[in-house]
Amino acid sequence: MVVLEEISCSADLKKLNKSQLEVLAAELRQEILHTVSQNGGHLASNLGIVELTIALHYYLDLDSGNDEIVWDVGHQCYAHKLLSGRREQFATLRQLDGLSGFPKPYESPTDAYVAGHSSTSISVAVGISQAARQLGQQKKVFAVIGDGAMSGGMVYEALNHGGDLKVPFTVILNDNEMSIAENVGAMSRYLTRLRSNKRYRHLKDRLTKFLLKRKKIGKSFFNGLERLRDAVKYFLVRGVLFEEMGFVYLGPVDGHNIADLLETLRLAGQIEKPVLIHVITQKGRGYAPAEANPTAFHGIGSFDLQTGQAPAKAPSWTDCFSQQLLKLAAEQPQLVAVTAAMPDGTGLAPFQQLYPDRFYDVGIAEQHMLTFAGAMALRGLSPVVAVYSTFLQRAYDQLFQDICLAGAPVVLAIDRAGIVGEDGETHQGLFDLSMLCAMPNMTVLAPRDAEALRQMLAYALQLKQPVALRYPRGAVLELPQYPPQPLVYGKGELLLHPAKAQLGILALGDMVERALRLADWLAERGVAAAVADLRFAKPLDAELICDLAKSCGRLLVWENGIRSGGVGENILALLQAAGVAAEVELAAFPEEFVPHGKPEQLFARYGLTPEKLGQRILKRWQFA
Ligand SMILES: Cc1ncc(C[n+]2csc(CCOP(=O)(O)OP(=O)(O)O)c2C)c(N)n1
Repeated sequence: MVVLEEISCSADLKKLNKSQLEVLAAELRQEILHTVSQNGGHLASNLGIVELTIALHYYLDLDSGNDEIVWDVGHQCYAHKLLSGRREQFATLRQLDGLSGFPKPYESPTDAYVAGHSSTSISVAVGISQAARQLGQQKKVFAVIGDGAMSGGMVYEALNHGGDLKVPFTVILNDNEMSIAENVGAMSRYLTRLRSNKRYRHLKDRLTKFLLKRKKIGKSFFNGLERLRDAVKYFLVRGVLFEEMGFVYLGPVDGHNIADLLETLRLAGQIEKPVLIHVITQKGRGYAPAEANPTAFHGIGSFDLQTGQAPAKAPSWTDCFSQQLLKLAAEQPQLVAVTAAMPDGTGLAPFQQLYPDRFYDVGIAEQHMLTFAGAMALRGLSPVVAVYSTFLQRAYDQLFQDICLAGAPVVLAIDRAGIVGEDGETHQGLFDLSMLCAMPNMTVLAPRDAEALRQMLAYALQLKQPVALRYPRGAVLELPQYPPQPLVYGKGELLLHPAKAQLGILALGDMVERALRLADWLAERGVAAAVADLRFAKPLDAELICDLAKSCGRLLVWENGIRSGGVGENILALLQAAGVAAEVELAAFPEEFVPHGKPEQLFARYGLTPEKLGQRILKRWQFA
């Protein structure tokens, strides 16, 4: 790493010549590949944005904090981290207490804003540029956003507003023709048209350069020419969306040619208006397996660098959902499946293949997705919306009005519910229980194992009302010794009830298996614990909860979510309302943003392993 080793800030980069910048690009790719092959991470997007990151660091003054880059989603910031003084920690990427895989202002002031959820960067850039204007500061503000993220509605709210404000800032549209899967929708088609219109590009760039050179001649002459340019532009390409919204459109530019990128950045810097630069990149660039299959290498665990092969994985909760959905779809022709740009992650890809006409990828548009599904449900279809817990947050109002208030029989298949792990704060699925349980007209189910997931999905579709089914990331549990009893609405299931139980453990979803292990751990220490699977987070089984509270006197409630507003707190309220006195310990994540790390490390850190909870319980209660 001859060149990369010498770079610790953007001033260092400015000393390099053209060929050194190219060596730097190769070294950055090597470093990213090496680390991601060991720690996992977002590979393809990061390989694709290396030259653009170099050009931005070269062009901008990031060291003084004067200029700012806002990364959309933020999953493509690895080269940026390597160039901004974090090369020595890069081996700790995504590991507990190591570097985050996303921008974090607490790591470096060059990470302008937190990110993780898509389509926010233009709003942030508009906000930063307005703050600079109000405070009399001169600064260059850049939002870097992918073509996938351009499918999110917030982008258009921000373009609409930002273009109107007329204060200069730059949007870099990093167009690699891919979201995680293939990009979808009319906007994506529009970008393809712009991409392929080379005639437009050359003529228009020459005209813009000509105009900029002549700016000194006089404002009225310049304005006249600007009008002429607009006339030519409209002649060449009709409906230039970005220009209509108040942005000067530059490009398309080859995103792997540093010289071209720098020239365009300098050009943009002279325009005293909002600018959008359309940059064309290739996802996975420089690593053949990722170039060939960018979807598989979008987000990946550790893999063999030579072959590109990842180790075989145990069947996941997602796989189990995916298979059961296919089975139910074969029996129910009105069943349709919906995703917001995540057909692979949510396990809908097999459904998409088998039933292309009953499958909808709406783009990164969770809000639209819920309302769209609600309307289909109220007109006779059975939509199953597969969504990660954390991204459901974006559509809370749609959940409220267009699903729950409307009484739309939509099944929400909430994947990655609970601790997610290495993606950290922005991706942990810890808030859905608090969100969903607060909502009238909502039923919330959580399976303890694969068989329960299959059973609950079929049941949810039968209910014909809004239902959420939440299950976590990772290998699906199998508890063959506890085959699930038929579901009864609002009823839990008592799994273990030793005589003279001194403690009742009420567990939800994947915490049931941990509760059973805790009961064993306690039994070895002479404490008899009953274990119940709540099955329904909402409505709660008041009878089961009150009976256990009365018979044991002590309850432990265990859920894979945030404590505030979660099932444990709702059970406390239920007991109080019922006038049942019991001592209750809540096992959940505290009201914190839980950072990145392996799931098991995080459960241990927060005292949520069977052993740690067992010790907490023995400390709290002296069992006779
Ligand atoms: C609100 C939200 N929904 C879904 C996701 C999951 N997600 C992460 S990256 C991504 C695709 C982004 O595509 P694009 O912006 O083109 O970036 P690329 O990876 O192609 O560089 C998606 C859907 C997310 N981060 N945020």
